[in-house]
Parts: sequence; C-alpha cells; structure tokens
Amino acid sequence: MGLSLAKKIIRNHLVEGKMEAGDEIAIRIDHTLTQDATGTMAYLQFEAMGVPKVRTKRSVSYIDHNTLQAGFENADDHAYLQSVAAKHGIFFSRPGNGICHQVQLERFDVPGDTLLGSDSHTPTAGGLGVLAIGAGGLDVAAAMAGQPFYLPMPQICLVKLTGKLQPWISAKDVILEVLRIMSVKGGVGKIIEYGGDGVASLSATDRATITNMGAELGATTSIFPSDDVTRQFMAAQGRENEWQELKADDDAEYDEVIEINLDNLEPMIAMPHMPDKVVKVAQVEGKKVDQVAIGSCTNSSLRDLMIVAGALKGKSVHPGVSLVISPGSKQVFEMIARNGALADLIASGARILESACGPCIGMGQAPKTNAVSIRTFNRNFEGRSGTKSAGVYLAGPEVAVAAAINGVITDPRKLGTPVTFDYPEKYLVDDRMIIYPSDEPEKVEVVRGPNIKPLPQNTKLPDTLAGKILLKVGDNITTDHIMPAGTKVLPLRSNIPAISEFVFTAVDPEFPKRAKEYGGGFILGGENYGQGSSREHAALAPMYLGVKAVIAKSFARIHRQNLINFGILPLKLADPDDYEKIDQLDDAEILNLGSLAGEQELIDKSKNATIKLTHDLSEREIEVVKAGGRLNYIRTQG
Ligand code: MIC
Ligand code: SF4
Repeated sequence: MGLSLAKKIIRNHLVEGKMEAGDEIAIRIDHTLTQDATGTMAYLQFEAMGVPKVRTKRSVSYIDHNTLQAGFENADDHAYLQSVAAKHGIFFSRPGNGICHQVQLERFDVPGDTLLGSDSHTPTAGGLGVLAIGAGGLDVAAAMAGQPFYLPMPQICLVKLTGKLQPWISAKDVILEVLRIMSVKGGVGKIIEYGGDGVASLSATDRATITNMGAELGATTSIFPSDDVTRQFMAAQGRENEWQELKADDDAEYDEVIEINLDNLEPMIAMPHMPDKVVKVAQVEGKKVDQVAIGSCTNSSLRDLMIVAGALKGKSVHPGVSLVISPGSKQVFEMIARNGALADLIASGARILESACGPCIGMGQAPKTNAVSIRTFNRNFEGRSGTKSAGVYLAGPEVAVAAAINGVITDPRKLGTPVTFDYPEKYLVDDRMIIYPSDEPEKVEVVRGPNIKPLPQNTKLPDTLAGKILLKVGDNITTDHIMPAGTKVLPLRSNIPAISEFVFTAVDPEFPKRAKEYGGGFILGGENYGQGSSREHAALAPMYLGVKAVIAKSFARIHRQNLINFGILPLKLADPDDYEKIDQLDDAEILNLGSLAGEQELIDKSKNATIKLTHDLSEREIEVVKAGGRLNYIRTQG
C-alpha cells in the first residue's frame, strides 16, 4: 500500500514511535514561528532552557497580534521580542510586516519541511505542502532548543476535490463546506489531506485559506500537495529554489474519505457563534448587516483584496455598514497601494487598518450592541469581537463585499459580472521588515519592560488532589472562554499574575475570586474542552489560580497538551453521563495519583459518590505531569 503525503513527511521526520494512529510519535521540527501574544512566554521558556542559539533550520518571531499600543505593555513586549530574537538566532518580523501566517507563506514556507508554531493557525502553511502544526509556546520553545515534537499519530482523512469553483465562489466556501460536514470536533486526532483533480484549480493562497481553517475542525493539521501551482507561487516570491514536488502515492490508503465537487458549491456562511454552524448564504439572505470586516490570516491575500476592490470600484459602502479592511501583509498592502486598488477601497468608504490581526482578536472595531457582523475571519465565538451581544458570521470575501455594498446578506452572484484576477508573475519582494539575527549575539542585551513578569512554576503532582469543583461548563468551551483576549486582556500576556484575574470571566466574572478563596480546585467540562487557540495562558493562568485537574468528556488537542505542559491533569469521565452527577462547588478528591496507571477515581464527597475517570496520557506525558510540567521535566532530564 502506498503512503499519503502526510505520512511521507512524517516518515522523513520520525524520531520516535510507529506511524500507527493513536500511538505517540515524535517528529523533528525544521522551522518554528511565534507571534507576540504567545511569543513572550515562549522565549522566556526558551531562555530558561539555557540554549544559546536556536537549533532549527529557521525560526521566525512575528509581531502581529498586540499592535494596538494603548499603553506601554505591547511596545515593551515588542522590544523584548526583538532583542531576544537577535540574541538567539531568530528572524524578527517587525510590526507592520503583516500577519504571521501570511508572511510565513510568502517568505519562509518550504514544502516537505515541518513547522511548529505557537499559534493554532500555523497549519496555514499546509497550503504549500508543509507539515505545519500549532502548539503551545513551551512546545515551540522546546523545538527551538532542538527537541522533537510529541503527538499522537493522527488518522489521515482525504478530502477529494473534483470540479472547479464557479464565479463568485471561493476557497472559503470549500472550507466552510468541510466544517459543515465534519463539525468543530470532527477533525480531532486527524490530518486533513486534500487531493483529487480539483486541487489544480486552486491557487496557493486559496489552499492556505482552506488549511488555515482546518484549525476550526480541531485537526492536527491540513495539507495540500506541492505541485506546479505551488512552484509558480514560490517562483513569483523569488523562492523557486526551495520548491519540490510532493504528492501522495496513487494507491495511498486513508482512514476516511470525503468528496466535494467544487462545481456544485454555493456561497456558504457560518452563523453565530460557532464556525461549524454553516448554511448556504441563500438561507440567510436579506438579513441586515451593521459591520463587514475583511482580513485575518484566513482571507487577506492579494487575490482576496483585489476581488473586494474590484467589486467596490466606483461604488460606496452602504450607509448602514462600517467596512474595515486589514491587508494580510506589507507585501499585499504595498501591492494594492501601487496598483491603485487601495484607492478604490478608500474611495468606496472602506476603513483601512494596518496589516495585523486587529479585529479578529478583538483588538479594536468591536461592533455595536446586537450587531450583525460579517467577517472573512476564522472564528466567531461569542464575545471574541469585543461585543458579547453581536452576532458574527464567517464568510468569504465575495459574500463580505456583497454585504458591504447592499447592507444586507446577499448572494454575491447577484453582483453581476464576476471580478477577475490574474495572479502576478512576480510579487513585490522586499524583506527589509525582517531583521536578521545578530552576528554578535554576546553583545545583545535582552530588554525586559516592567510588564514582563517571571514565569510561575508548578510543583510536583502530589498523591492526592483535593478541592472544590470550581466551575462546571458545557461542551465546546473555547480558550476564548477560558482566557479571553481583546484590548483589555491581551496586553497582559507577559504578566501571568495580572492576566489570571480574567480567567473564565467571560463565563463567570466571579471565577478568579472563587478560585483564590478556595485555594484552587477542579474544572468540570463537556466535549471538546479547550478548542480554539494555542494560547498556553489558558493553562498557565488557571494553574496560577490553583487549578489542579480538568475533568471533561473530551479535550481539544492543543489545550490538552498545554494542560500537561503546565502540570494540570486532563482527566476524562469514563462514563460521560456522570457529568450530570457532579455539581459546581462539590467537594472532590482524586486519590492514588502516584501511579496514574489505568483508571482513576473522583470521590465526590458532597454527593457521596465515586466517579470513574480515565486518561489517555502516554508514559512520557505521565512523567511530565508528575514533574509539575514540561519545564520541570526537561530539567530532570538534565
Ligand atoms: C487566535 O486566533 O485565537 C490567536 C490569538 O491567534 C491564538 C493565539 C493566541 O491566543 O495568542 C491562536 O489561534 O492560537
Ligand atoms: Fe491573528 Fe486572527 Fe489569525 Fe489568530 S486567527 S493569527 S488572531 S488573524
């Protein structure tokens, strides 16, 4: 039997384990990326490992999330990140250069290599045939220190594309269709590999839109073959020398196959408040729209903005709509400025933001009360926009621009003659916003502002854990619920004591106070606990508040790993129905943690009940949790 593309790349990077679904494997990491909201923690951890120079082929540090400098905190973080990069052999992408995933695609991704990034949308690089995985900052720090990345060997799911996208339909409609079919937990434990005749009709940036939102499926990563389309994109970026052809064997075996005929796809939209609440645009047509936001790492390529500019040329944004646009990178921004498209956007009344994450992570442009906001982004979790009562819909640039023009959700096919776009033979390449690591690292002084606080440490896992069920939450709790972002909280990412005051406040404003009052305790969750971002703050800050274990029906991959990395036990209910038996504020105990072999028991003292728990920790992960987290574990390894 032949191999899938994903398995070929894994085989080439395999350090430990067998490629059998579910078994723990370790793979060598060629490249890493960090962004500023997760980067400060990642580099503090890297510094703690005492490795003078990164051991990867290339590591890049981006500034793109925390660019709203309402106080000194973000600028201080930028200075720290710039100096720590210079000192330790890391490339530094300056604020203004763009969103990490878009810039990485343009300037750094190499087909067939592995990339580990401290951002859940790192799999964007899969659009160019990179095996790219999102992880917590500590895992990325360990990869920079030369350690392999551990993961359970995923199943490989083939999404077979046939046909060709019709006018006004685009890559976002493809991934929304996949989300409709698979749901936000349908990709957990899987790699989504795209194949079939339809692949050739999708451009490199179209493919990146699709792999980007594989994160919303909960997938480990998503990947496209590297073919002539990839070669042309890399040649246009002046990097053809880094291209190689990559594809699955013709007789490759897959664990699951999904077929999508691109010919039949219609414009799609995800309704509030989950990326898998996908319907055809036709089903919600006519709904009044208050805001349209175009940008983010999902949909802000040159192609996307040229389609938007083409549709808006000579028209005005509807009086009831605020349209904001953030170009994905300086390259995109400069190219639309030079070719005149930016002038068309400005003339239409669009509000142009800098090249950064911006509204996607609630850094400005919070919509009005009860607003309907159409965004080309990837996440529409409740409150993430900064306005809890707003309903965020996710759609492609075509649907977004149609809403901006008409003021209501509109099938873009009604806009008439399709806007066409010819991909450039050469993109505008100017890497002056990327600072190379210093030639004299010993002379670089790392700058630490007052907001950068030392990393809190956990202690070894005791034999018995006792405490209250501090909070009981439902299914699909996101890291945005656990550790919100936005203008108020995001600047505190380097200061765990300060940021811990916001843990779970989106769900229960009293949570931090209660956790401190009871000296910590447990969280009870439902299915897919911790989906969404890679932010390790969603583990680190609860740890700081004394959370010892999370008991849930199931966990999202990155968050589960982050809990382990900081010494918090992720335990599963052996019988999901037991969830109903446990209440918030029950007194509980978990005994015999010394062995952690097999089943565990939760004694609910308030109910006089014994509840069976399980876990899927590997032997290595058991040792990590027992040591009180991965940093402690690395230290014990010498
Ligand atoms: C997100 O989209 O939620 C983020 C902000 O990019 C996060 C990272 C973070 O919280 O810093 C992610 O996706 O991992
Ligand atoms: Fe930035 Fe949004 Fe992409 Fe996260 S999803 S990296 S916040 S643009």
